[in-house]
Amino acid sequence: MKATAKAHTNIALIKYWGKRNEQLILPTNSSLSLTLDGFYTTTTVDFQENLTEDMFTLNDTPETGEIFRRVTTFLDLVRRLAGKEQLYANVKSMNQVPTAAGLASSASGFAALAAASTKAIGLELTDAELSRLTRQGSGSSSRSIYGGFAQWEMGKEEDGSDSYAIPIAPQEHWDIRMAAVVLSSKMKKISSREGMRRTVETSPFYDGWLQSIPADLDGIKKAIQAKDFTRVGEIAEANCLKMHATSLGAKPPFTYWLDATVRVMHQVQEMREQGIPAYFTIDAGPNVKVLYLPEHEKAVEKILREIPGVTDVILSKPGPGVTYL
Ligand code: FM0
Repeated sequence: MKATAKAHTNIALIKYWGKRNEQLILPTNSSLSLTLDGFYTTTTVDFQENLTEDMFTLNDTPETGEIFRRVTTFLDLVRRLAGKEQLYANVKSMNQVPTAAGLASSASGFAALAAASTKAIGLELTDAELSRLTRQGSGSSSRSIYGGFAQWEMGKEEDGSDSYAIPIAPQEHWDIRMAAVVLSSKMKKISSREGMRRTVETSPFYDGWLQSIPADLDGIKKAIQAKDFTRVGEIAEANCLKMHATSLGAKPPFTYWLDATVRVMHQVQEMREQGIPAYFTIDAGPNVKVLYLPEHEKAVEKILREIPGVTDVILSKPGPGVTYL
C-alpha cells in the first residue's frame, strides 16, 4: 500500500491570516495564491501491516519532534477516513527547496503527504475533498492541490465541510513570474501560527483587515482573468502591507521585517519609477517575493541581487498541481 506524490509550494497574493477554529484549521478570511514551479516536495507513503507506529524521514533524516507529531496527527485523519485505524506508515519526504531559501515548506509538504497517503490507503478523493483534508495539516497547503491560481474558500460551516480551495486559473493561463529574495537572518522566528493567533486576539487593526478582503479578492480575480499585471501587483502588494500592519497593532507588537526587508521593498518601488513593473509580497518571515513579467526577468534579478543583505534570488514560473509518480 504505497504511493508517491509531488506538490508545489504556493505564495498567497491575498493572505490567509487568522483562524476561527484552530483545531480544524478554519480561517477567518478566504485567500488566493499562485503555485510556483521552483519549490516542491516529493513524498512516499508506505502503509505496512507489520508497523506498530509511523516513521517519518525528511531529506533522509529521521524526524521525531514537532514535525513528526504533525505528520502522525495528519495520518490519523487519513486512517479514520479510510476506516483503517491500526495501519501505520513509513513516510519519506524530500523537500526541493533550494538550501537556505528560508521558505515555508508546509504548503507543499502537507499537500504531498495528503495526496500520497490517501492514494496509498485506497481512498479516491476529488480535488475539493483532498484540499479539505490537506487544510487540516496546514491551512495554506489546501491551495497547493492546484496549479496556477487557487482560492481557499473560508466557508461558513462549523465542521469545515465547505472550507477548501478551488482552481481560479490554470498554470498555462498566464506566464507571470515570482522571485524569492532570500535575506540573511538571525532573527528569532514567530511562526505564522503564533503570529496570526496573537494578531486575531489582540490587534485593533484586525477588523479592518477582514473588512478589506472581499474587495481585494474580487479585484484580483478580475485582474487575473484580464491578465492585468499592474492591477494584480497593486492589490497583492497592498494586501500584504495590510496583513503586516495588523502585527504592529498586536500586543505585544511584532514585525517580520528586517532592515533588508524594507530595503527590498523600497527597491521594488524604485523599479516601478524606472519603468519596470514589479510588486512585492511578504509572508510570516523576513524574505520578500517579487512579482514581475518574463520580459523584465534579467533586469529584476540584477537589481535584486545588488541590494545589501540579499543572499540569494530564486526565480519561479507558475507551477502545476499535485501529481502522482
Ligand atoms: O500563505 O497554522 O498555512 O496565505 O503564509 O499551518 O494553517 O503556515 F503570510 C502568512 C500561512 C500564512 C499566508 O500559514 O498556517 C498565506 C501565510 P497553519 P500556514
